[in-house]
Amino acid sequence: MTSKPFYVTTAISYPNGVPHIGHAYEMIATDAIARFKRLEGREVYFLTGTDEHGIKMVQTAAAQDITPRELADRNAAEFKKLAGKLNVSNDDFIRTTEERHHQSSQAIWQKMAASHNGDIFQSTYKGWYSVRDEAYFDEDELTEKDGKRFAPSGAQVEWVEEPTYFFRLSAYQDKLLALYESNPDFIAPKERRNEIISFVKGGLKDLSISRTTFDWGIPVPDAPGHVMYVWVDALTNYISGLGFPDEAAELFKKFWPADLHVIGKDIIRFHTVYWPAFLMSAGIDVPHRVFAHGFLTVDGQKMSKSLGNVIDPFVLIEEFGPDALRYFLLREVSFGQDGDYSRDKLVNRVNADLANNLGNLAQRSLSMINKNCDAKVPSFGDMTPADLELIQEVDAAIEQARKAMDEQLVHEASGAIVAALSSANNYFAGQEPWALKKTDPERMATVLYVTADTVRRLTIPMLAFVPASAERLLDQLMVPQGERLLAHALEHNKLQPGTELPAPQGVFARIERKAD
Ligand code: ME8
Repeated sequence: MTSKPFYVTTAISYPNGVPHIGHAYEMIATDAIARFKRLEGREVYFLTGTDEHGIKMVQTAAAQDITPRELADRNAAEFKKLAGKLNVSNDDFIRTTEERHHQSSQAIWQKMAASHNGDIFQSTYKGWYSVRDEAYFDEDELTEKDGKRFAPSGAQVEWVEEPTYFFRLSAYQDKLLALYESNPDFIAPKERRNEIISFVKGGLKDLSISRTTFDWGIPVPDAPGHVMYVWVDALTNYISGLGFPDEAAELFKKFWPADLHVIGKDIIRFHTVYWPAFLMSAGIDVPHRVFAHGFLTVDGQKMSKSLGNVIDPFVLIEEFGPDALRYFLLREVSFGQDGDYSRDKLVNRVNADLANNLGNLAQRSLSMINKNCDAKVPSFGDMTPADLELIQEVDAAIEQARKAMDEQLVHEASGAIVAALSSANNYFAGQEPWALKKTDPERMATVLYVTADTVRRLTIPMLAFVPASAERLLDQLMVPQGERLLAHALEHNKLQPGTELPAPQGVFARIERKAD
């Protein structure tokens, strides 16, 4: 076990609307990673937040007849509330309208401007701009229809000419390629890495990084009328949250460079090309790794307001509770691939794995202990090959989960634990402790002990995925708070015989299907 600090972030969301299930997904997955690292004994810092500047905020606010600040305040509160309701264990929530972030963004700008290449210079930008993507596109990236031009995202682009500051991104092509080469884990999953390498090899153009057509942004230092391009400011949140520009700040010293930025696949270029280039220019270390997750669809369709299929995570939490939603998304979607939400899939997954598998195992073994062992953890006798095989299988499953989580394969990690739970159910059924009650009560006690200790061991890693329910289950087993780390899950036979246990209560209820 190592106590090396671990810094993990989500993307910061645009609060121009309320959060949808895609935002919930990113928070949940990043939280599972953060919690798992804490279970490994690492000191974790976990940052999430909202990205509040940019023309999209101005336009949405105008349409609602409110100021951008009112819009940001209203919706940032919803994102914060979502993190709370999902039981997300973030250490801080950053809003890019905060003073600390303004200072930080202006400081990184000044460092980039002062770099020996003179990485920031003034010129005129002419190009095709997509408001929705907040990005300029080359002519050859566009499609044309009815005399209009569209970005790859489908958003319409318009011709814009403005005097702006540029960042000398072209000077970073070789440095970025050297970074990807020397740090093969920088971009994950692997397919994404190949995409980015070929993009960078194709040549990098200098990047326009200020705007003069609106003022809802962070002022460029000493350049009246210019606000920063929203991505310069947005990416900087990851260091603002640690106290930058004070590089002697305790959090910055301890946690930068970030171990992991978790983001969606649509913003990988910003995180793996622009962000490391900005940092190199400013003389700041680059993060260790960027992991791009896939997109969620709903019943096989892209989520969109016009289709009316945008899923409100608050409604799901209200109906199923946070752990059911968390578990479904973590287990069902291969992390890094696209995934699909449907109500049926959620109900099936949660019933099969949480209610029938873990829930049943816990309930059956704990009820038998309650009735037949004086409601105390039983003592155990000699272990049979079947007992030892199960114990070893649990060792292997925890180890497999740990390895998978090191590569952010959250679905594989949760899958390994659930597979071991199935084996434990088979063990319990095969050993028939209810029959042993009459024939061999000592052996019954051993079987119940092995089962209960297995529940303890496999519930500890589940703390990362279904924290509230897993805590409740460990409470039922009277596992002390200080013994809920992965190191304890790897220890065998840690439940203390003779410990009094409370009357068992179901922790994972079956979700009943709604009658149509
Ligand atoms: O991109 N499924 O904000 P955002 C899964 N402010 N993930 C999804 C998703 C979906 N259907 N839709 C969006 C931004 N996301 C910028 C980030 S970071 C310095 C600035 C993910 O509110 C998306 O990929 O559009 C991103 O990682 C996050 O949600 C916020 O998206």
